[in-house]
Amino acid sequence: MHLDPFSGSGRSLQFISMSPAMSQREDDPILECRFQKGVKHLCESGITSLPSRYILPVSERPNLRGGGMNVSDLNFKLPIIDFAQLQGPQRPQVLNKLSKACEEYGFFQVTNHGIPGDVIQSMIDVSKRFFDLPFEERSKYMSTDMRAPVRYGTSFNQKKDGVFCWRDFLKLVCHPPSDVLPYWPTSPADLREAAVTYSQQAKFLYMKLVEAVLESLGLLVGTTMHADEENADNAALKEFEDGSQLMVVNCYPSCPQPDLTLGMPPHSDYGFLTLLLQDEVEGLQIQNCQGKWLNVEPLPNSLVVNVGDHLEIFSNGRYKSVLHRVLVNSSKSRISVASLHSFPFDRVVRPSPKLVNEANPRRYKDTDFATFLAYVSSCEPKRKNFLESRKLP
Ligand SMILES: O=C(O)CCC(=O)C(=O)O
Repeated sequence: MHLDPFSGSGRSLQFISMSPAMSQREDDPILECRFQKGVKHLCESGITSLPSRYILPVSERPNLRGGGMNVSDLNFKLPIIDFAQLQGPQRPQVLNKLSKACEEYGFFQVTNHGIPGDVIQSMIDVSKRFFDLPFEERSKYMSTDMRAPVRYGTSFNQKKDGVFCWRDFLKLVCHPPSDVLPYWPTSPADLREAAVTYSQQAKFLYMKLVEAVLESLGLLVGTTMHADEENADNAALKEFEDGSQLMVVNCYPSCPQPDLTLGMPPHSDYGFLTLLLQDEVEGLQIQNCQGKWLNVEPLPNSLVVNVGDHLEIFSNGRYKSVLHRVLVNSSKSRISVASLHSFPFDRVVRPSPKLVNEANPRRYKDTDFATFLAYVSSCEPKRKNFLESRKLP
């Protein structure tokens, strides 16, 4: 069975806050037990103010009313990559745009991605219905075992977080399907079918995006190549095809005091690329190079794609794995489905040798999943993220 490199503790958190709320956990086991059951459960109990366990220190709050470095920029639009154009005669121009987006923002939106609307709708619908199930049903999948093919939980890392964030999640390991599918939830009855169909479509799109990314980095030769180059390219792509895939279904219920907490704290993603499907409710923010938080407006029928730590390392720092976080709101609940893809678990990740030279020396150490786990388990509050720890001086 594969390990879950993307578990709550498995993303590179910018920092993990400890707060006075910790004492509440130690002092009040009944309250703590309620918090461990998740925010959906808490909402259903009818709370009207935010328990202190969820209240962030002032400097880490989202500052929804604006001011300072935290203000969101309402005019910001993520670069759009038209996937249909990427497959046609305009490919070179679209590859340029893709390259710029990965260098400047680490994020882009994909339109005309080819995943049928009913597949997307079923995935969102079944996700909502999963979180609407009675807690007893959802809790069957609660686990702190990072090897589990299915994990239901709350916050980011509910065993470690000092302040909890306002989200519940369902994590589904997707690869290899024959090993993991028998463990996926049986309720709602159509969950497996909807999730497996969506995950396969997401994987197909991911592979096409990987080809585009490699080509934009000058690592794939394109269509008119010699047989030996073609073989090398096929071998490179095969490794991605055999790579890991994890789907994280996030549920952010409406929150009585959204200005005091976050749905997800600032983090970067551990893998190569993440494909994010979201409903019509906004909440995602990305941090620009000046430290400013920018709102990502959901664009109908599109997917948000972001560069993960592995791609930043692989590209020797050319493409950026950027911090992002999620805001919650007082009137609407929100669902998102992140499909995280990377290399096979046992693969060492390093800058591509073709991207390292005298003018552009190697900028990252080799890394692997074991190093990542060791980092995560020794993570101190306010330590920098995992990616920072892999940078060469
Ligand atoms: O819900 C979102 O918009 C983002 C989710 C996310 O950042 C993640 O799953 O890593």
